[in-house]
Order: sequence, then structure tokens, then C-alpha cells
Amino acid sequence: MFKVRIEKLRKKITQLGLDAFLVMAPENRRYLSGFTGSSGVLLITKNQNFLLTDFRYIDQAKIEAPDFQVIRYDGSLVETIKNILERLFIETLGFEEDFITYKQYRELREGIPKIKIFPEAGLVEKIRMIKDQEEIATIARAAKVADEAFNYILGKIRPGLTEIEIALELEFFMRSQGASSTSFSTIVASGARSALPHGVASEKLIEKGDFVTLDFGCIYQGYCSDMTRTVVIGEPDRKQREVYQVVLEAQILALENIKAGMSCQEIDALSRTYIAEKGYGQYFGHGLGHGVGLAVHEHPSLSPRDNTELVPNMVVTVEPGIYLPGWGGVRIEDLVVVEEAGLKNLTDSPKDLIVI
Ligand SMILES: [Mn+2]
Repeated sequence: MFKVRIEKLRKKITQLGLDAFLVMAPENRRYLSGFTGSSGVLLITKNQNFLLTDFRYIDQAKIEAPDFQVIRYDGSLVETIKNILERLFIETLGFEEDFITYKQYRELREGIPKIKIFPEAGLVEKIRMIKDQEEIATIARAAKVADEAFNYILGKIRPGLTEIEIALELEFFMRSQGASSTSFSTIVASGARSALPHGVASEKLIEKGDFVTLDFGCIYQGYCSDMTRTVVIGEPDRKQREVYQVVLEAQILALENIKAGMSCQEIDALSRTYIAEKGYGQYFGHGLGHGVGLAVHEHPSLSPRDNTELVPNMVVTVEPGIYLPGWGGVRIEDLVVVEEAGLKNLTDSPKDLIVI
């Protein structure tokens, strides 16, 4: 599995005319090597794979990343890289421009002046967009834990609890099901706060009449899940029903039409146009969705600005929303696998407006 991934990257490196490539992004490091530690870089050359890490991770790296020569560095990472590059007569080195600090960049330039270095963006990320069956099974498991957490929390939400207390219950439940952590800061946004698309749980009390938006997910064996449901406390008024219905129909429209061959822009436009036709266009200000995998936000992005073509086994969210400042908001989010003729929905929680 890792060999296949490395070969895909190696092909790209060769096409770019590079002798070697430095991988610094934590998710890319894990994806290519299997190494789960928090510190280290990969150096992939035309025919060798190196994993450079420090004392704390040497044994772990040897076990987790058998396809790599594990090299320990104690002082300067750049010095260690330099030694390898000189020994192998490497002349051109690519690096990930989104995952290097200015200091590291300066040290590379100044420490290895004879080597030409080239910034690259998204080389490994583009490979990561299309998941293998094992990855999909793991993401499905992470999504199931989130579904079960939603079902559990429905029995707990009541007026008088704080958003933080609800978030804690969700998180405790997911951890108890084998999740190693949440995939991002749990969003519990109630009442007027539900108009904040990323309203991380606060000390606000849940009150009668509130919309409560729950956006959460977990990390299970390294892979993320992400889902959102909005529930209402007490009987909804007309406007709440209307806004909820528009978001739900916009989401279903996208879900019913997604299939391989469409572009991310096209699928985003389906929901966006629908919401605009209903008069709420200016209140849906974010993209329709995003890729999910080792990272909770990854390529591609279902947005007006991404023309990537959907390909089978991409895993993306579909999450339209309407946010009315001072009033509240609704978002509904599922995690789906793109297939040749449609999709497989990994999120199974009910979507009709739940009244608590
Ligand atoms: Mn999301």
C-alpha cells in the first residue's frame, strides 16, 4: 500500500525533473510512510526513501515505516538532509511550500547552496484525494461513530445545559467508541449563535426556541469524520421551518446529483443556485463541501473556485447552510464517497427537523 503511494509520488517527482522531494506535512508523512509520530520529515529520492526523525521516535519509526531508512537527527535537520543529498549527488530538491517555516527555508537555502530547491504545492495532497478501499472503510467507521454520537446526544440535549456540556458529552461518547480525538473543535451553536458557521461550543445555555447546530467528528485510526445536524428546542415557528426546509432541499439536490465526472464547481452551484432562488443566496457564504481523509479539510473543495473533476473514491462533505445574523442558522452535512454513477452516503443520521 505504501509502496504504491510512494511510486505515485515518485512518478510526479520525475516528471518535474527533481532528484528528490522533501515531505514535511504531517498527514503526507503518515500517508506515504505509515509513521504516526509528531515529528519527522521524509526525503524521497529516485530510488530511496528516508525518514528523518529524532531520538524519541527512532524505534517507533522503524516499526511503522518498514519501507523507509530511518535516520536520526540530533541537532540540525538541515545538516542531516545536507549529508544525505551530498552523499547521493542530488542536485535538485522539491519541497512543500505550504509546510515549511521561513526559518527552515532560509536554512535550506543557506545550508545547501549548491542544491537547487523548488517549491511545490499539493503533490501528495492530490494523490490523497482518491481513497483506497481500506481508507474508505476506516472513514466509514469514523462516520459511524459520529452517527452513534448524534443518536446518543439527542437523548441528552435539553434547555438549561450549556453548549460546552453538550460538546463534552458528544466527545466523551466518541472517545468511548474508540476514537482517538475529535477531528476539530466541536461546534455546538444555539439560538442566535447558530448563525455563526463555526460557532465553537460556548457557555451559552440552551433555551426553548433555539436552533442548535451540532457540527462534529472524530479521528478513528488516523482518519476523520465530519457531520452536522441542526435540531430545534420546542416547536419551530414558520420561519424556522422554512429555512430548515430550504437547506435540506439544497442538500438533497446536491446528494441526488453527485457522480463521477462532474466538477466540484458544478455540484456546488446546484445547492447555491437553489438557495439563491429561495431568496437566501447572500446567507450561504461558504463552500458546499470539502475532502475528508487523514485531514478533516483536504482536497478537493466543493466550491465555486475549484474546477477539479470528481473521481470515484473521493470522499467529500456536502454541507449547505443558511445563516441569518442575529436570528440563527441551519446547516446539514453528510460525508459521502463519490461513485461512478452516484454516491455512497457514510452519514446515516435522520435529516427531517428533529424537535426536542
Ligand atoms: Mn465539514
